[in-house]
Amino acid sequence: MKTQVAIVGAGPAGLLLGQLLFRQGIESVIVEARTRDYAEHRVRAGVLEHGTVGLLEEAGVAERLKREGLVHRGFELTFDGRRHRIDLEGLTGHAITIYGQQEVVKDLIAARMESGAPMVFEARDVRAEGFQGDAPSVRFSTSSAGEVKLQCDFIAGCDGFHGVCRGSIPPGALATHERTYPFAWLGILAQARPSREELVYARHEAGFALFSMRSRELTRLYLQVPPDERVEAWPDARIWEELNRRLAADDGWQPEQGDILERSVTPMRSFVAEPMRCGRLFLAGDAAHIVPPTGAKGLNLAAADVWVLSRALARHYAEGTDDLLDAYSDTCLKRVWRAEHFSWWMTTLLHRFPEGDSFRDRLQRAQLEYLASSKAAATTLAENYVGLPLPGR
Ligand code: RFL
Ligand code: PHB
Repeated sequence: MKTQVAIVGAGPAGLLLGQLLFRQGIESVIVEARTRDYAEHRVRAGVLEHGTVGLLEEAGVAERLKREGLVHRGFELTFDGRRHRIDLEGLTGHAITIYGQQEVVKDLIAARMESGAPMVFEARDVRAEGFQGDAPSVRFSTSSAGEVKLQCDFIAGCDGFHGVCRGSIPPGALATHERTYPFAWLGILAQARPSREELVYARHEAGFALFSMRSRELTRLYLQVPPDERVEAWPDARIWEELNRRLAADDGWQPEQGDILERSVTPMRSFVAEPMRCGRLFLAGDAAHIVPPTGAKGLNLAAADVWVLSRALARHYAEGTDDLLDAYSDTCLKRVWRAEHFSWWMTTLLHRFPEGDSFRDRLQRAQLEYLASSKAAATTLAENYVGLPLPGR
């Protein structure tokens, strides 16, 4: 089996790359370890930057997003019993769109199916090989085809944080930078009408809470919990009680309750591997970097990486020039490190740290007061949240 670009992973990064390449006449094969059903039902991100929406439009997969996505022009911060609105649109001229990651994935898989471009689900023992020379390949096996060697010009490692591509790069060729945090998020999806228009990020002495949504019928909520918390420790009544407590302010608002359709605990981590390239293997998305979800940046960074990679590959095939491929890692890492800083900053601003540090506590409150009273401070937050311009767009 032969192709131009072998894409490992059918998450948002791999699928969007496949679609952007297809539209430029570049062949690819997407190799995914899980089933299609699993890929389409993983509940994760929900906030799309305006630039990400633009990329999905350019990829021709934004029709349902435009119809069903919820455009938000601001969000609220809650602290010390009061709320302060960050006017994203007023401060930056841009809004964000709420549309579930699994919906983006469904739309991209549907587009791939329609294009007829190859995609393999349930691939076992996936390995990236030969990328330090000029004959890279991806090997895997499936129950119908047996052992497969997929020969290619380039490999795109879009297989997420726990994938195989990053690990196949020889030790010493990558530097990694990491932070772990002494807490996790318990996330729930509830069959409940979102009873507030915009997202609410709450700093509370009992811990962080976030009110978000997926549609006019589905509310998405998060609570800061200890790391490695078991979901069994959180029966429905405890979840709602804690959400009501942490999201409360002087206006008496509480989120509407409903059946809990999904619940999971997500660890919090910051991680960057650099450079994002080794020979003919290019890492993109969570395979190369992780941010804690407080800044809503992970999916958007993944989309930005593959946009940069698709342009670079297009230049290679159209003009035989590798300048953009050679610049890929540096171009992406500039944006990645900005988002790493922003996500770390939002996380440390809003979470309760277990050591009971009164100095940190006062710093958080001083910064929140500053955000609520200074247009300059609020603008810095807003411009990072809506997303910085994409290179070359
Ligand atoms: P993914 O989505 O992990 O996809 C990787 C794919 O690769 C497959 N795979 C393999 N395939 C073949 N061979 C192997 N050996 C393989 N190993 C793995 C996997 O099955 C999978 O299909 O990575 P990608 O594409 O880079 O996308 C990244 C995003 O998923 C991630 O950054 C976001 O979900 C992060 N995130 C958020 N990002 C935002 O931009 N806005 C948000 O509001 C937001 N909220 C969140 C989030 C992540 C969360 N969790 C659960 C970590 C909220 C949460 C709770
Ligand atoms: C979500 O809706 O899942 C969501 C929203 C904002 C975040 C993280 C997750 O910062």
